[in-house]
Amino acid sequence: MLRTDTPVTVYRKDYTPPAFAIDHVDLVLELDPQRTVVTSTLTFQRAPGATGDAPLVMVGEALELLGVTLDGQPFASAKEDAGTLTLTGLPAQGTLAITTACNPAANTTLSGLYVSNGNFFTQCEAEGFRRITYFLDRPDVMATYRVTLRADRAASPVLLSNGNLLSERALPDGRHEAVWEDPFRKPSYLFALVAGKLACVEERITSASGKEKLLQVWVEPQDLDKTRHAMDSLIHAIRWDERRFGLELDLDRFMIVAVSDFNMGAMENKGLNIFNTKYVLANAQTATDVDFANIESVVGHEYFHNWTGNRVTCRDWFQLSLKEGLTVFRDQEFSADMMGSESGRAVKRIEDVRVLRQVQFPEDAGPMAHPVRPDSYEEINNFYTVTVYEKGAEVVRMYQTLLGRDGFRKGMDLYFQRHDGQAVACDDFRAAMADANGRDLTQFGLWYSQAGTPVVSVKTAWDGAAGTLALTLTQRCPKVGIETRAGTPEKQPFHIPFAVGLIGADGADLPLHLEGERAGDATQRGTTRVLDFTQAEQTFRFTGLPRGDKAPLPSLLRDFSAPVIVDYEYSDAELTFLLAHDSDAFNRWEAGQRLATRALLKLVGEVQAGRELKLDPALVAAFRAVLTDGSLSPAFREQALMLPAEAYLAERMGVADPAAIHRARLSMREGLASALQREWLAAYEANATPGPYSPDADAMARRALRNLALGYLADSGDAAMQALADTHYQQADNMTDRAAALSALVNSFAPGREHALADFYQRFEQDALVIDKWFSLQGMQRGDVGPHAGKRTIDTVRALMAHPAFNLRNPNRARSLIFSFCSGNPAQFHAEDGSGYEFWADQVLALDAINPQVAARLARVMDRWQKYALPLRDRMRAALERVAASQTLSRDVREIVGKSLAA
Ligand code: B3K
Ligand code: ZN
Repeated sequence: MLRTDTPVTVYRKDYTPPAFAIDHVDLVLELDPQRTVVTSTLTFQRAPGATGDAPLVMVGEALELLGVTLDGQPFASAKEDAGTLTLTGLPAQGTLAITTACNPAANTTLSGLYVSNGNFFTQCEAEGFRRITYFLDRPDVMATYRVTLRADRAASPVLLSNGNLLSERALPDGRHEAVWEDPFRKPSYLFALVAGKLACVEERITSASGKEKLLQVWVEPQDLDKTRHAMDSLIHAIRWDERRFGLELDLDRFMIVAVSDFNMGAMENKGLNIFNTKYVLANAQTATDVDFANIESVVGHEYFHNWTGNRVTCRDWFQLSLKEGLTVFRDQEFSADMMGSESGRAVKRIEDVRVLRQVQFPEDAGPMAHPVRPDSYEEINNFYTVTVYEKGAEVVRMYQTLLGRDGFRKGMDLYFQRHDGQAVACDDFRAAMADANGRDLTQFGLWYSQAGTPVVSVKTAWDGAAGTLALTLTQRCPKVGIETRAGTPEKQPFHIPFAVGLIGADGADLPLHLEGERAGDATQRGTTRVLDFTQAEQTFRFTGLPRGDKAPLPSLLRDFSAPVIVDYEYSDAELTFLLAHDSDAFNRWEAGQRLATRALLKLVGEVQAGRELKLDPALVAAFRAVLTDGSLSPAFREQALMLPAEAYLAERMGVADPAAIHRARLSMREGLASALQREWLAAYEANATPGPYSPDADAMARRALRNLALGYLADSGDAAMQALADTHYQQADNMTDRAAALSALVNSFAPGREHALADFYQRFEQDALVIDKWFSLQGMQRGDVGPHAGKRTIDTVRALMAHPAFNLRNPNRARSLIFSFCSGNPAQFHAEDGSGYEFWADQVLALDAINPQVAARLARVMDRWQKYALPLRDRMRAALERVAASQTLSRDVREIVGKSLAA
């Protein structure tokens, strides 16, 4: 397909309300894979503020226009031009009927109406509805919908859409019809339909206020045995939202449908959530513990959107974080509560922060850096980012940190009281939080408008005679990305909730009293204080501390109270002390990560200097202490013993050197494996989970620690340990253990490697999601350093592209091999010969011709090209230029490579 769209930048400041309101949409779809005919009958009204002659300009994409009528009469003054349909001379109100045709089977973009495994699905967010019919396809146009679906009864026995089923009937010629009605006004991006051969499990529950609800999970019939966990997750999510936020399911029926061709995780269409199979299907044999946890979190996320996104939606796409940041925060809190313990909560927090730092911090420092509420875009689908989602969630979390749980709840209640049924902006959410709590949150608004990760530097001054510790905080946040263009205003200090505690020589928290604080103030109890850090530099004085020479040790940014980088020079001894004693579990983990990062970066230097690599005995001792401390939960130990990722280490270097990072990290893993072999083995033995598989938090944590131990043990290179991995593989009765053992065998180049890979494929040949794991594991495998030294992963990857089970059109499959290699295997991807970059360019171009959204995601892999050492940097630029030179690039990919090269 030749694309001719010229890049157009859309600006937030250009927002204007629509000239027409559409109150009701009646859709009739004659479903046919090659030619679906859609008649959309719209009840419209000229908006009160709009001028009398303003035309109605609707958008459409890949549509064939068949006819337009106004109030039942053919309407002649409708002009179709390059994706718009302009209707002039319309009355103040009336009924328009537009008939169009589209080709779902030919739609490989998976946006709009498409076919997957012979079934019909839709994806309308952000701008897919325009691929179904001409419409005012923008989120501030909200209407009620009535949908009539007609299809061949044998090919599509099940017909679903949003809301309630009104009627079903048979039609002549083997066709049938279903009529659905959604009583809630919604924007077009929340429209959905599903038609095909599907089966469901269902359950009835009674909501908190006593109404009966029907819950259904729809899948292909052979997958019915993998729906239990999704259904349980949905019920847990419904109960949690009732308890925590007093929010109930508003429809009589709520459906989840799984589809195997899907661009992202899932979609919150009103009453008809459509999910990637990856986030629905699970049983012990096919899904890992991580899959189970992800399903719970995504099912929760989409369900929570029913209030935060659907009942209150976004005025325009710049406000995306209004629904996404808030809903991610809600799903994070849900998953944390489901962990069932304080230590479980902390582990969830650690996992979330790890993603933020590993993925969002680099985004915020690179060419695509943008504020949580962006000011401009070329293609909105490129802005479903970790900044909008995960940093957006941190911004929401900061309200809760500043206002307390009760204050946050008051703000949420006011938000729904004011805006239920409306399309609003991030500022409206902030105003609700401020007004409900009588707080001025003006400065807090900068979190929405300024990009970049602030760096907070900390200095302490101890007055031992007075027992006073002065903490001086300074913040800076240089311009990033688009902010560096001429004419952008200087950045202002952020309002940072900075949580601190002070630890005494015995390792216990000290009682805190801040100078200027009223004694007995209820908010000032406890041993953690949230400082309101609002200026470029600010000093906070803690008084009444035990006098003496030795200053208390500060525990900074407890529970990661703000998305910032803390710059404070702890000594190794202080970090070891914090790792052993901090009452804040997050900072305990953080201390261990700082120690490991410091040691790793030192080793990277040794690799670069060609010196022998030696492991610091103090680090080994610190790891031993954590590994053998039975008072720490297995979940926490697993987190603390995991080394910082290669991608994270690359970000910490001025000039990234992936080969040296890999060498250093591997050597540390091997060193820890050998030095602590006895302890790893003991942990392996102690954390078995006998009995039938259960995805409960405790069993998951034990398996995680046990499999981490197994991975280290296999890396020791000891034949007995590799045999242990082999046995672990053979005896596994669940996918968590089987996949962990396979990964250990593959990456340690153990003798059992090839046999296990073949066995795994053969066992699961019929299960697409498991075969994705098989591809993914090989895309991420290390290069061989053993007998076949020099064997490059790229050769395996290129060979696997020709495997009969590989399919570029299926996003899960493309991601499993291509993305795993390009973003999950830095050392091999950044091979000095540039072979990884060549491969990347080939695949971006090939994917772009099929599915621009998936191609643009892959294009982002090169974001940080300027950070790499020569000759990598030059080779990365050359690959980017090759892609940029293509004459047929989508707007999606063009924005990404354009911004990369301009940076
Ligand atoms: N709202 C959807 C994402 C749509 C992405 C469009 N490119 C899923 C979610 O965040 O819940
Ligand atoms: Zn979402």
